[in-house]
Amino acid sequence: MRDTVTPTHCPYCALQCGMNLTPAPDGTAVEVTERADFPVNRGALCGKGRTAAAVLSPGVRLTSPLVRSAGGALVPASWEEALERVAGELGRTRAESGADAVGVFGGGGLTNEKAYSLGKFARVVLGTSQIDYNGRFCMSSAAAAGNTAFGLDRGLPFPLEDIPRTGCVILVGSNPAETMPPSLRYFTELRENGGTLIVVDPRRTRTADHADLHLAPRPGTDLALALGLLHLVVAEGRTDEAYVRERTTGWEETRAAAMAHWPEYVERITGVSVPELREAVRLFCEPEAAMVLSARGPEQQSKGTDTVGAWINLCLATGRAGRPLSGYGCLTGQGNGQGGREHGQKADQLPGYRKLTDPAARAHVAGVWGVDPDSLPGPGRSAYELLDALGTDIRSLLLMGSNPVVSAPRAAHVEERIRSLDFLAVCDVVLSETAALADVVLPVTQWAEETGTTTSLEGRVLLRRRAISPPEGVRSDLEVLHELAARLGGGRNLEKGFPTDPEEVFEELRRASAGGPADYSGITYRRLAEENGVFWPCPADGEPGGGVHPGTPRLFLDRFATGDGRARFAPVSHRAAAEEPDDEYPVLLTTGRVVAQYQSGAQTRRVDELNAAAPGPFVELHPRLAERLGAAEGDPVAVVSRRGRAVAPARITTAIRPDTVFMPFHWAGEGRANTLTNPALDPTSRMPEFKACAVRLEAVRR
Ligand SMILES: Nc1nc2c(c(=O)[nH]1)N[C@H]1C(S)=C(S)[C@@H](COP(=O)(O)OP(=O)(O)OC[C@H]3O[C@@H](n4cnc5c(=O)[nH]c(N)nc54)[C@H](O)[C@@H]3O)O[C@H]1N2
Ligand SMILES: Nc1nc2c(c(=O)[nH]1)N[C@H]1C(S)=C(S)[C@@H](COP(=O)(O)OP(=O)(O)OC[C@H]3O[C@@H](n4cnc5c(=O)[nH]c(N)nc54)[C@H](O)[C@@H]3O)O[C@H]1N2
Ligand code: SF4
Ligand SMILES: [Mo]
Repeated sequence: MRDTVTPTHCPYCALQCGMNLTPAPDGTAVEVTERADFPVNRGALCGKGRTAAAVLSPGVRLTSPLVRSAGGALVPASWEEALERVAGELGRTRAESGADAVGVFGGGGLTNEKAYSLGKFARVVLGTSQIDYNGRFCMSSAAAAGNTAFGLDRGLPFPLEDIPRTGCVILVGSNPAETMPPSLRYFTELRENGGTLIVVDPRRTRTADHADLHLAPRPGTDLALALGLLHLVVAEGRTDEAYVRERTTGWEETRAAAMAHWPEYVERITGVSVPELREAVRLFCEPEAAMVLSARGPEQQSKGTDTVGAWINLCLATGRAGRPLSGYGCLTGQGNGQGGREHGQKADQLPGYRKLTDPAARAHVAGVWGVDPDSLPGPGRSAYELLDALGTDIRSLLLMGSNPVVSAPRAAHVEERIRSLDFLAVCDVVLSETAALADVVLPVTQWAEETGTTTSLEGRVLLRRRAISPPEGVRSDLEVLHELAARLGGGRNLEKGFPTDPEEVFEELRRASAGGPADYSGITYRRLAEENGVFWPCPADGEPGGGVHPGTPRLFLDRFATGDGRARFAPVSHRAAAEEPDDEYPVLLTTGRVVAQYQSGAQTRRVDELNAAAPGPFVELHPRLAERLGAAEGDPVAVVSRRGRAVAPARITTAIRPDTVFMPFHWAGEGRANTLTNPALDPTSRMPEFKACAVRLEAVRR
């Protein structure tokens, strides 16, 4: 059966590389093979994608529901017993403490169909407002800033293929050489074509090695940096006055704020020299077109929304948004990081990127769901606030697609909150650190075993296809929601609203999203199978004349999605990180990723080849800090913050600022970076400050 090749997409990051799945010779498994026809990666895969099939193996994954026994151990149970237990406990909490005592936590790795069904399940079956998801920890600051500035949040407003043809790209706090390796070619082609690349990162990363200019600010100071660049744009007469007049509002106030950020002042805050600032402005402003792309560096800050706003200001003042080959974009992270933020698993949101507080949106979606609009709850808590309320206001939790014991800020506190719940149910493919704390674990099918859609970082909706049958004993997330709806409906047959066939769910999602900002109504599984994805918005009614809508690869070329069609400047000023170094905690900690591990590591730490490449946590530090500490390469180093203490081997390098240490967050246990991180939240996006907190270092005697 080697000829039955299934074209599909990677289960991991938002690049959603195309890959083929080929049944292995003995027919029990699949191999990942090259798929050259998908234009985004043209066959190239990183090590995670290449080895993704390893997690399908029954040796590493869950194949039976687990239920906590009277003795306290997780023991195998039947699906019937496990589902009865989950429905019984969630129902009991709801009856005893009210619907808002039941929480739901989702993930940006879930397909559109799952994310949509989970949001609907929370509002219609449980009746709770308390739902949010891990995307809050990911791109929420960029989403908030993009919505305000442009009236719409789609990570990239243009396809990646535009990057090699622009004149200059500033990559702010983004390390695609490690986090999306096949995308690196867009940046190398840019330079081959004569364009320039500027990388802004406190570390000289593998991405920065490709840059024409590397700016290495102190963590948490990107807002000042962007204002300093804008100051120079104005001072050097590089503002695009006609564009500002015709296509924007709010310039005067923003200009005044930028003029207060003198280059010398910005140099003192950021550590980036005035000549470097001038060079960046020259490279950015001289070509016809230019782009700013951000990722988690500037976004995962307690001022992430204002920071992204400041970078958008730079684009607007220079006429570099809503024009061909120009614009601001956010490189979204998770496999369905884009679609996962559009269809209602977010605390304040209804499908189609509609607002839960908008009466017209409530009426439309309630109509599709066949419920009274007044029965829909209002907005709930954001992800960290929800986790922080576990065991107090929220007594029971249903978790699908996240591992917060490893990935949430101030993780020891979050772990303690999770342990204090009356009841925790986790749907996962493996026994993650969070699933290990559950009362019931439901083992679910994986990407190669089920069909569904994801929306990539380009805003391109893609079809992932089922290639093999799941092993005995696992069910899909959609089946779980269907079964729970049946048990929690109290005879109202609510399960009818939760089909188990993904295409049926997608058909409903199309109707629910119709007319909303993220309009999918013109997209069908059939189109997705025939085309290499479709960019939203894609309304059903098509072009005048009744044709099929082609989708929208490029946004904002005629007008922005605001009421008056103009982009809005953000009147922002610099402010310090929530926690700055002091005598007791004199060093800055920042966190991030390495190429061979994915997120909390729940999946990739189960793959031998990836573990060989990235076996464990480390503390990256400058030789000067290491010398002061008396630590040699590989020596254990304790990193201590106001939240706790983590220990990991030293990795000494001149590629990092001497005032900063870096830890990847992929591991649990002693080296867990999130034991240290600060849950200070951005006031608008509610994003925690993963990228800057104060620590001290201690040598560890072993
Ligand atoms: N290998 C791998 N790939 C992944 C993932 C993974 O876990 N592993 N996760 C996926 C997901 S969900 C996401 S969100 C993306 C994330 O993709 P990226 O944003 O590229 O990844 P990070 O390593 O979190 O952060 C990027 C860079 O920000 C820098 N940085 C730290 N603090 C600051 C700061 O204050 N300012 C600036 N300007 N930069 C700073 C870090 O040094 C780091 O190099 O990756 C996706 N791809
Ligand atoms: N210090 C620090 N912390 C961070 C970050 C950082 O840069 N620094 N980055 C943050 C970011 S950007 C993100 S996105 C988060 C991510 O952190 P997490 O939310 O923990 O993400 P994952 O590790 O991908 O967890 C997904 C879980 O769902 C399971 N899973 C995968 N697919 C499915 C499915 O289809 N159904 C179900 N039911 N389960 C599934 C996986 O096995 C895994 O256990 O971490 C955040 N935490
Ligand atoms: S870059 Fe992302 S989508 Fe592509 S193979 Fe790697 S993890 Fe998968
Ligand atoms: Mo993310």
